[in-house]
Amino acid sequence: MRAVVKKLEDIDWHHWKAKDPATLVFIVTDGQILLIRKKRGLGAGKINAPGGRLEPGETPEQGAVREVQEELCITPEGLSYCGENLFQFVDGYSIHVHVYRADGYEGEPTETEEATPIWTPLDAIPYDEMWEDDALWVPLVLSRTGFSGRYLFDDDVMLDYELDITSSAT
Ligand code: 8DG
Repeated sequence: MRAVVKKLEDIDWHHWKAKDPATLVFIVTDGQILLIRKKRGLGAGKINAPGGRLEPGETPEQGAVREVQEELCITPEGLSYCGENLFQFVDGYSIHVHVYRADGYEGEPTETEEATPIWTPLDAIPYDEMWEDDALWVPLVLSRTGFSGRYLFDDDVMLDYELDITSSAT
């Protein structure tokens, strides 16, 4: 039987390795941020940034660009690294998310089978329709403050978290 995990401290973080590596890309331009309504996969129905799981052999940066191309038919430009989020779910699933910001893009944001594009003013980000943790760290993406977060989730309910400020942002 799986041990009951209720707090971050119940997890052996020294030996922790996510089942999946993944990315998120926040395109910020002209006082607006390009988000998506996610149509399928983990977090379907929520508003999020484009992104997704890495494919075998891909670097996080390559995966970040590919996912934006696949989900919105555009190529992000001026990509910079913001930080990382480690998510452990009580059902055993885990995902390590590398977070990027882009200052521009090439192409026209287009709805796909995976996502609907949503432009949002920076002062009106719809946190109530996003993952519960996003209100903690998306402001750090916008202020170019590096971060490293760990989160424990039961389905989409956040049970515990720890968020550190780092100097890792580029
Ligand atoms: P698919 O092709 O298999 O449908 O999916 P994928 O594109 O490979 O992967 P995905 O289901 O989109 O991957 C999950 C995405 O959700 C990934 O970009 C990381 C992101 N994500 C979490 N948890 C959280 C969270 O708490 N907040 C935010 N903003 N994003 C999260 O997994």
